[in-house]
Amino acid sequence: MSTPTSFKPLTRRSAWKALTAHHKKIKDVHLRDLFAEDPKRGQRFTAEGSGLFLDYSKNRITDETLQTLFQLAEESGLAARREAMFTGEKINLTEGRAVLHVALRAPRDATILVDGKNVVPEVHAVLDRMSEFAERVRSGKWKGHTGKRIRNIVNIGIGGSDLGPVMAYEALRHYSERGLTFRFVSNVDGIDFVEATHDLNPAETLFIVSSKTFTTLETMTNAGSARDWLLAGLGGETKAVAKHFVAVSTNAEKVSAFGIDTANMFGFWDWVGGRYSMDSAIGLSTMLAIGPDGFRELLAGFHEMDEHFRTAPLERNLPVLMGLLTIWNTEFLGAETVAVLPYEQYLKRFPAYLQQLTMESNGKHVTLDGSTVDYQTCPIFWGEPGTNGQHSFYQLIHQGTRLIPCDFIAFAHALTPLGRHHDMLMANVLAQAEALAFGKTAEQVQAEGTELALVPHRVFAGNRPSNTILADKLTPAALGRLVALYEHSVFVQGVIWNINSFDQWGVELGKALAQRIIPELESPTPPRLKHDSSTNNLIKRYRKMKGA
Ligand code: G6Q
Repeated sequence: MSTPTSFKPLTRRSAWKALTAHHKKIKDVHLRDLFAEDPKRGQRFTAEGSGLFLDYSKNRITDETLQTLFQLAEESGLAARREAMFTGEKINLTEGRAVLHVALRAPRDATILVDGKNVVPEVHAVLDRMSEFAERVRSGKWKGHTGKRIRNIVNIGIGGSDLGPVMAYEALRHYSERGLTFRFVSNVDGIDFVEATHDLNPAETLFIVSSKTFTTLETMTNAGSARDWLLAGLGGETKAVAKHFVAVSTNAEKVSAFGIDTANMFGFWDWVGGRYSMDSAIGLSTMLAIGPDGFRELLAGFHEMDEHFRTAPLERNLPVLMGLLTIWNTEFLGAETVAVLPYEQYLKRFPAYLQQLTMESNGKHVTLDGSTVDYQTCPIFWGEPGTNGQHSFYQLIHQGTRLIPCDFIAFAHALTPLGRHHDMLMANVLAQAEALAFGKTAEQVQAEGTELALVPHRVFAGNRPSNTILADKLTPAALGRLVALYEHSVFVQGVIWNINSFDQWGVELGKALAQRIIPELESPTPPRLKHDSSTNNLIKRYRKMKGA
């Protein structure tokens, strides 16, 4: 592991000290006062880039806060670190890899070098092969083993090889080929596979086994069950596998050992992290759903946001602003979570997708040089689409004791307008941000004639921060821009915290322990257990309960 460029530890940077002092000064200032002092605040604290409009005026910040946050970005070497990523430097230091999801959406004539080799032609070669394959399946030219056309696509993958594909399929369903059925299997819980396939005809079903490593327990177990299910349905002829299985992987050897012809394998590279891979061949199911042109539109949206992030000045740079505001809310206002609230039903899986992107990237406790941090890192991301959440957990956001910054996401146009629905949806998102910021004082509650004893219960303190992200409508390009916005915001936060946003060692320990426990559960004779007393006892009880 090569040594990172060293910066002063975060809490010793002068901008950090300035922010600490500044926070003391403004910590009791209310958004009501900030808006009253500056009638133009709602226009001033906005930014627009690559088709997205960001209103960040309802954050507890002043001009000084912003300027000091920009200074912090500079003192943290953001510009150099960003350039290092875009130019293929091996910034994933713990794994010795470049981090080049931006190359996946670079135009054909771009040049991005990794170890002296331009990777862009390979990216486009895979995209061209995917397009050709997608056309064959969508047009019915690709036939299953019995000569029937494919009508069902099942993506088998987990984590980064599942969350992006399923989120993108749901998000872009409006544009999808409705004659094809899409299912996504991830969990090693057999129910996931059983339910996904129970009404499918094997003769018309194509499995995409999506796994960067092609060794992941869940995916390989599900892929094995899929092969058994297919062969059982098609009379056991193993050559049927070639017509019903394709693979997306970086591991040709394992793909071939599984029995998938590598001619039907779509590759990617070690410089694509799982959670950054939905626009690589891992997006094959997305391309099958929306077609190659739609997929290229998605990539173009990603690329626009990449360019915006790379070139826009800090004060107009959406990912920079969002990243720095998360730093402010987390470090100085003490927020522990961020709620992501899309007012767009098609984005129902977007919060789940973001949970991996944000928390697997920035859920770290040591800096690049291995020292333990003395500040918080990634907040907990969560959320649900509006308006549903308003009738459940919003109570806590409005009147609970915790500060929960919210990202509201909304679109000016409904994809399928229906009566007055869209204006009602939009009225709700705007009202929520307004209510959170400004609240309702005891005087206002009393003036409504509220019984005195009820007044405290009906007071809304307000001063709760939020961002509102507005876009025209949810197109493939808009989705690309939105995902890239969060990818780069995560990057900005990682740079400030001086952590590696691109490894995920934290998922390893549990995986290794499970491998040790599997034979202990399956052993026909009582195993000699050497765990702690709780784990030993639970293993024994489980074996007894299942009749082992
Ligand atoms: C993502 C992680 C992780 C990974 C899955 C699946 O950044 O690395 O979620 O995507 O563990 O891995 P495979 O694609 O190798 O099966």
